[in-house]
Amino acid sequence: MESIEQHINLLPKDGDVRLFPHFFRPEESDRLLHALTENIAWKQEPIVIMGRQVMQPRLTAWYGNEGKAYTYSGVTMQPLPWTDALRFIKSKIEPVAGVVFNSALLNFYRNGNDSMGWHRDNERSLGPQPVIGSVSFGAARYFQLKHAKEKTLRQQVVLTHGSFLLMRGHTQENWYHGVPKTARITEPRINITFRIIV
Ligand SMILES: O=C(O)CCC(=O)C(=O)O
Ligand SMILES: [Mn+2]
Repeated sequence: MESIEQHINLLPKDGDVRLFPHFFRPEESDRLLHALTENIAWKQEPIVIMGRQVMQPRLTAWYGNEGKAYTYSGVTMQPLPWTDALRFIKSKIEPVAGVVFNSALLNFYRNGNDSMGWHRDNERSLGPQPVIGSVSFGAARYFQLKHAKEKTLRQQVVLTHGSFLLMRGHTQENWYHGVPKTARITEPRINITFRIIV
């Protein structure tokens, strides 16, 4: 099994982010990309930005254990039950992450014009020092990190088909992350962030 210790921390301080670029084999990743594209209840949800309602620049879905409701911008969402593909992915990353996840936010980036703005996953419901397991399939996209206080501290990695990124420790207190728009990418990408709702 791959272990965290074989992978260096991508952050210079105040957090812990490890990347496993080829966590799932290419054929397995193709199969999972297909299953997730077909069997997830993808929706484009509205969000409120500066008092105005706009559509999110990607499709999303929320899956998890029964009873683990999730509140996001004032809206409480009940998770859908795990699919086979999600259960399989979860079972592969949990021994490496050293935790058991109970929910997952899924994002579908239709092409390079879809994105995720700078944010921290620091909601109260995730508890202190949340462990977040992020799995990506499809188009390779940049994943950017910037320190909350020291604006010159930045990091960027490419999340490829079948990669696994683990964020833990003080990362969500001290670092923002996001997925920028990228010109010329026409292929879709799916990202799953497995979480623990406490
Ligand atoms: O798509 C990604 O790689 C990041 C997703 C993310 O940050 C999130 O779902 O909170
Ligand atoms: Mn996030």
